[in-house]
Amino acid sequence: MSSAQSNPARAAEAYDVVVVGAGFAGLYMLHRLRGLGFSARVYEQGGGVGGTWYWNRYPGARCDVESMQYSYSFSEELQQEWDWSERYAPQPEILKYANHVADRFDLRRDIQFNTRVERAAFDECATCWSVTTSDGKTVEAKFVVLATGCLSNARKPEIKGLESFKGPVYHTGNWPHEEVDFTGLRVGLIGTGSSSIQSAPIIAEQARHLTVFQRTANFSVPARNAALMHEERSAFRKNYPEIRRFAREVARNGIYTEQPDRGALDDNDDVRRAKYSARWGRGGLTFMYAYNNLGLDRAANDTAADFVRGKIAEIVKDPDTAKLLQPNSHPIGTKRICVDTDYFATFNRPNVSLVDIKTNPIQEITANAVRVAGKDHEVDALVLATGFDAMTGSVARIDILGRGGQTLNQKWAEGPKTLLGLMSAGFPNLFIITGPGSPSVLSNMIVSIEQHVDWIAECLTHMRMRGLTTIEASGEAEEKWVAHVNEVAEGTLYPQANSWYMGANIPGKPRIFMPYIGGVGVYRRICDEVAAKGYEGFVME
Ligand code: N01
Repeated sequence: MSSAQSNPARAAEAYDVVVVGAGFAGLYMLHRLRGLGFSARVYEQGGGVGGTWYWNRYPGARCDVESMQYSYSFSEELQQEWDWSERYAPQPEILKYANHVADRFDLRRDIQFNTRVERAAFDECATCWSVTTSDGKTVEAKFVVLATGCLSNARKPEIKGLESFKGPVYHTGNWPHEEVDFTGLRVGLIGTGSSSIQSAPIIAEQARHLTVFQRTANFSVPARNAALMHEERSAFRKNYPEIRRFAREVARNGIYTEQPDRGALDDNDDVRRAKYSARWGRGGLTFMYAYNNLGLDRAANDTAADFVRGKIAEIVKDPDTAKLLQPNSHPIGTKRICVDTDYFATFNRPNVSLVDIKTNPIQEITANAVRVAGKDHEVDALVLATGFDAMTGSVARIDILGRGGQTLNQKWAEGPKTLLGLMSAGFPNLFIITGPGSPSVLSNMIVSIEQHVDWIAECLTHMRMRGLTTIEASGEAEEKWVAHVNEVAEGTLYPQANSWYMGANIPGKPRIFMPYIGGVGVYRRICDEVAAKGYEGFVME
């Protein structure tokens, strides 16, 4: 029995670890904790497992990382047995996979669904966390792990009159579980990020008319999605040891692909065009891996951006619409590049129109229309594809009190501060999975999730073996890490974009590049070295 459970004098329920969230991070964390003999309780606000893939059920939702790579590697049997049907898995299949994992490893009995963690307060005398949930209960935990996700706090825009709209209003990040049928309806779609770019072609097929309201034109490359053939799956499975090793240790973004060895300006126009064309033809996120300096050098980046702008002009027949769809406000890739199926071609349909809300922002939403520049665009339903309060939003919704009663929101008021993205000074025994300051959203999330979960699991085992009860990031080490994260970001083009990576999509949010851009391989080595040096930079007692 665990020591937390064996202390009857304290709260009625006590665990070694409380995990917040039953997405891919929470599920694997629970599995590891169980295997190590720690008692654990997972709280999940949704009615099922899957996190992102539980909530984002909008038409066309699928992962932009290839399914054979966007999957757990911790179980050889699982990765050999699970059959992905397409190159990019659709949301229902990823959700099915999450459910399969929960059943296969018998995880559900330690997960409480439909329950939010509202508050977590650190008791300095008892060195434990008091965790209060939405069902009014309080439990104790020696450790808390926030597996709350990075894009899990769907954000409704503040647009005048939105509440007065009479038709249904959907948010892509919080889509209904029952089927939504747009047949015969005029649909207004606000936003042109990944969620919009995936859903627009499908909605356009169904709706009487689709009006897309665009504030910032976005770069998107074709997915070239296709059914996965048995031979392709077999080849992957055979090579999994090398593919997984490469994704963890070599690839910057946790995705196995050939790494470029030269910069875009090292080739002449013809060679460059041939390389971009080949990547465009192959499809997918690795378009940005045509050269090794697209994220670093503006002139190099411009060559890729020009190529994509040229493709948009080729695809979209109406020159005015094509011009509007050509992004020119940010270097390509500095906002998460989108991966689409027929997005730009959708604007050739007679039932689709594009409205520029950059030059003339939405004035107001009325009972049946979106008003722009004095013109009412009549719609029967609205889809908000307006994104998330990314990386910190879901953590901020929990009232987290650390040493001296300081809240995490107070501490992070000027921007998130962490050591390695894993812990924040003043908040002992509180871990974050894929938090700000780690590669997180810049990577194949499952690769980063597994690395963090394994690191935390090994850390807890280290502490148990030595009879240690607390671990906390030192303020000094944290300051150094934050400075390093900023310095690496400043050396790239990323801070030039008003992206959610920068918190720029949330009015009033501090403008700080939140993820660590040094690459997953480099980051893993740093984390491993820290652990090998007795958790250097962390204070353990
Ligand atoms: O959200 P976004 P998303 N008035 O923030 C606009 C992942 N993801 O849900 O750019 C008008 O990217 C906003 O305009 P602007 C992926 O990492 C992955 O699409 O701020 N417009 C923007 O166009 C992705 O990056 C997958 O000027 C407003 C859009 O809404 C991340 O999730 C699929 C507005 C928001 O775009 C987020 O993607 C889907 C306002 N008040 C998502 N507020 C795949 O795996 C915001 N906008 C493929």
